Amino acid sequence: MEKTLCIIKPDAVANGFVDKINEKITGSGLAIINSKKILISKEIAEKFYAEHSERPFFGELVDFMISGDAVVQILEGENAVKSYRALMGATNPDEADEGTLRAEFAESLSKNAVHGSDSADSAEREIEIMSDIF
Ligand code: FUP
Repeated sequence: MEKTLCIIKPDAVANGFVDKINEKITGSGLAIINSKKILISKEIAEKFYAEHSERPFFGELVDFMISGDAVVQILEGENAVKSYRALMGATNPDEADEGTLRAEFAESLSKNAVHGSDSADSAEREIEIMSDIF
C-alpha cells in the first residue's frame, strides 16, 4: 500500500477543522496511520520546503508553517499520493474544485489548510524528514 505525507496547516488547526478534514480523509478510503499535533521547527520547515527556497514567498511560507500547531500525518491507501492530492484540490483555493479540502477549509493561497506530497519520491522524502516526530 502506498503512503503519503499530510499536514493540516496552522490555519486549519486554529480554525478547528482537524476532525472535519480527517473525516473527509478517511471517508475517501485513506487510512491515517500516524498523526501528531506539533509546532514545526524553523529548521524542519526550511528543509521540508527546500525546493521553494529561491521563491519570493519562501520566507512567508516558512513563517506561516511555524506560526502555530500543525497536525502531521502519514496516510496509507491505494494510490495514496494521487488520491489525497485529488481530495486536497488546487493550491489556490479559488481554483479548487467544490468539495475538495482546500475549497472548503483554506483561507487563501498562502494559508491553504493542507499539504500533501506531490509524488511517491516526495512522500518518501517528507516522511523521512518527519519521522522523528512520531
Ligand atoms: P502544493 O504542492 O499544492 O502545496 O503547492 P506548491 O508546492 O506549489 O506550494 C507550496 C506552498 O507554498 C503552498 F501550499 C502555498 C505556498 N505558496 C504561496 O504562498 N504562494 C505561491 O505563489 C505558491 C505557493
